[in-house]
Amino acid sequence: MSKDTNQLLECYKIASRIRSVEETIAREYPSGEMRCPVHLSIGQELVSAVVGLNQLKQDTAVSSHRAHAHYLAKGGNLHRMIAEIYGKVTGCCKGRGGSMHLIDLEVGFLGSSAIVGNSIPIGVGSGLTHKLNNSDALSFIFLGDGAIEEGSFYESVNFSVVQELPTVYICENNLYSVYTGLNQRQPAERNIYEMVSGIGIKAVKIETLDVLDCLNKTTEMINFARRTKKPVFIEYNTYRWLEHCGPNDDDHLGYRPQGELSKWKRKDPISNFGNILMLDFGISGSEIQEIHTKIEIEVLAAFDQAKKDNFPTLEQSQMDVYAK
Ligand SMILES: Cc1ncc(C[n+]2csc(CCOP(=O)(O)OP(=O)(O)O)c2C)c(N)n1
Ligand SMILES: [Mg+2]
Repeated sequence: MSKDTNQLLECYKIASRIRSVEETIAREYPSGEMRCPVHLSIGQELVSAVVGLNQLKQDTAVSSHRAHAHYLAKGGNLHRMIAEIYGKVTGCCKGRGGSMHLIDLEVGFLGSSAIVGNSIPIGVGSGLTHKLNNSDALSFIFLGDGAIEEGSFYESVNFSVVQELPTVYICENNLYSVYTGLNQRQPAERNIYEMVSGIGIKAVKIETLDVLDCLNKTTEMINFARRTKKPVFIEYNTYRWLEHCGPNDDDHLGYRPQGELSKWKRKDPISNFGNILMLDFGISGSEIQEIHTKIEIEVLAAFDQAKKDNFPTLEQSQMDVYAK
C-alpha cells in the first residue's frame, strides 16, 4: 500500500472514530448518567481528522465547548474523556469539568473551556512558549465562527502576526452560533478568512465536502507554518448536524433554512471518504468494515469502563486537577 493510501486510511480512521464516540454519547445521553451538557460535532469530524493527521506529539492544542473531536484527534486518552463526561474520578479533569473541560497534557492538549474565545489567548501564549524555547512545535487553536466575534480573537491574531508566533488557527465555520446564522451576525458580502487576512496572517478557506482537497490544502498550510514558524488561519466550511447542545435533531426549530441540514447530510464527508477509498484507492468493503468493527470495540470498552469507575470522594473532589 502506498504512503498516500496509508495516510488516507489513517485520516479515515480518525474521522470514523470521532463519529463513533459521539454517536455513542448521543445514544447513551438520554439515560441521564452524563450530568453535563454535551456539544457534539457530528458532521464536522473531517476537520479534526485532517488537522490531527498533521499534528506532532510536541504540538499543543486548545479548544472550546465543542472539543471532543479536537481532543481525540490530538491523541487524547479516550477512556479519560468518557469518564470525565460521566463525572468519574478517572476522568481527565478528575470528573469535575465534564465534556467542555478536556485536558491531556501527555499529548499536548492543553485544555478546552466553555467561555467562547477565552482559550484563544492561551493558545497564543503556548505559541510564544514554543518560540522562546526555539522549538519546532506548533500551537493549534480551535475556534468556531462565533468566536471570531470576540475581541480576544483580534488581539490574539494581531499578537501572533506581530510576534511571528507558530500558531495555527483552525476555524470551524459551521454557519451558526447557537441558533443565530452567520448571515444575521455578519454582513453578507464578508468572507471570514478574507477579513482575517487583513490582520496580516496567511489565511485560506477550505471546503470539507471535497475530502482529498481538504486534506491536501490543510497539509500545505500546516507545513507552511512548520517551515516558516509563522501563524496561519484556516477557515473550514462545515456543518453541525445535531442541536447546538445535546444529542437531538433540532431541524424542527426552524432556525436552519428548510433542506439545508438534509443537503449536508447527503454529502456526509465520512461516507464520501469511505467511497473514495474503495473506488479510487482499492480498499475493499471488508477492510472498511474491519476498521469500523475495531473502533466500535474500542469505544464500547471505554464507555463500559467509564460507567464502572468511581465518582470522586469528597477529598478527591477537592484535589488539584493537575495532581497525578
Ligand atoms: C463569552 C461567551 N459568550 C456566549 C456564550 C454562549 N455560547 C456558548 S457556545 C456559543 C456559540 C459559539 O458559536 P461558535 O463559536 O460558532 O461555535 P459552535 O457552537 O458553532 O461550534 C455561545 C454563544 C459563551 N459560552 N461564552
Ligand atoms: Mg459555529
